[in-house]
Amino acid sequence: MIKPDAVENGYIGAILEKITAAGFKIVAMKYTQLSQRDAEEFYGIHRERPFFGELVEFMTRGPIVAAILEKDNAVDDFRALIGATNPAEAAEGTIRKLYAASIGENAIHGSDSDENAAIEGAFHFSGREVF
Ligand code: FUP
Repeated sequence: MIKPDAVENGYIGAILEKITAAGFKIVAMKYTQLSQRDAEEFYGIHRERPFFGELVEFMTRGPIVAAILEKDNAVDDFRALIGATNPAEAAEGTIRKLYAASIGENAIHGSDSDENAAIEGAFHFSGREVF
């Protein structure tokens, strides 16, 4: 997901350019907005964390771009491309270093395992929307 902060700041095009230049194939994509219920479900693993309320509020405050990406070693390579969760700790040239302001508003989400990528892909897309 390209998160609401990056959409608001006009970074959709630049971020998609970095993703495709890094060799990822876009197999599904949509411009959409998460409801409160959507965000609570998507980030359910963080429900007990102190930042959960702020995270849900942030993720629902405006539209996002959701996508499914395909590549060999996609999960690890995408996490390398986006950088550390906290942009202050993200490597130079990573998407979060370039386009994110804080750990709470960090521009982009990437799945952390193949299993979660499948769950998160199915959260956003029906089978007919995946190419
Ligand atoms: P990541 O896998 O890099 O997206 O990071 P996490 O799954 O650990 O966290 C998911 C989201 O929770 C982050 F993108 C932002 C938010 N978060 C905070 O706001 N504060 C924290 O200390 C940790 C995470």
